[in-house]
Amino acid sequence: MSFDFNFKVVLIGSPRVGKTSLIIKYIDGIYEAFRPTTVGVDFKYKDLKIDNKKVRLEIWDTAGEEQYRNPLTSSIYKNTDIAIIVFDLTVEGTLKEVDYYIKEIENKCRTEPLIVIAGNKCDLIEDQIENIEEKIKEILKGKELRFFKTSAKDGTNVNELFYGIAKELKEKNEVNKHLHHKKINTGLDQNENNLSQSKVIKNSDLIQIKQKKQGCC
Ligand SMILES: Nc1nc2c(ncn2[C@@H]2O[C@H](COP(=O)(O)OP(=O)(O)O)[C@@H](O)[C@H]2O)c(=O)[nH]1
Ligand SMILES: [Mg+2]
Repeated sequence: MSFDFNFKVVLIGSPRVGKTSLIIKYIDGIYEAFRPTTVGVDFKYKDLKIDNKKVRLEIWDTAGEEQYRNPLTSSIYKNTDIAIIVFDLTVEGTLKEVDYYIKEIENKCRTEPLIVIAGNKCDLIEDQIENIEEKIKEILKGKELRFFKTSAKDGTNVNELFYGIAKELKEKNEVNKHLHHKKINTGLDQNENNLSQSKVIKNSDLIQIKQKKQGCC
């Protein structure tokens, strides 16, 4: 089966924030309260139809930070289109780690992926980090990042997180492809022609969508 678009999505973040749970909720529609900790790196496919186009998401799950920080596992960053950094809305330490992961992506990804921050476990309203809204705004300040509050438990924003971002990236790629065709037809930039579909988009093209209304702080 061939696809119009093939996007690699990588979930990173501190251990126990709910990376695996978000993926399972999105792909299988279920939530398990007692999940065994992920070991190593795993990936799953989700095939979508977006506006009559076939889109395959290759969703990579990673284990805890200790293993992730191992240079051997940093190859997971290769050809990443979408990097989802997950933190736990109830554990301040995991929010503090977000900056570290943003820098990791900037340093290790050559493809300038679209970066999305997911504050997970929003169902635990009572236990949320103090002044969470301000702290999140501080992290997002001046950066081209999307932010969602999610819950793998009750499903809040799980679809928006994966499907919404895939749709956005697909549309950006199409616009970009169209521009390429125009350039080629007019004889401009012939040597850009061999860029792969899924790598055409750059963060710099993703203008000012710092926060989405849905699920945003
Ligand atoms: N209340 C609540 N618990 C969650 C949520 N997502 C994950 N968990 C729980 O948090 C723990 C760690 O989840 P897991 O997906 O293994 O985290 P990972 O290490 O980041 O992959 C598990 O006990 C999950 O059931 C959520 O949205 N809400
Ligand atoms: Mg896991």
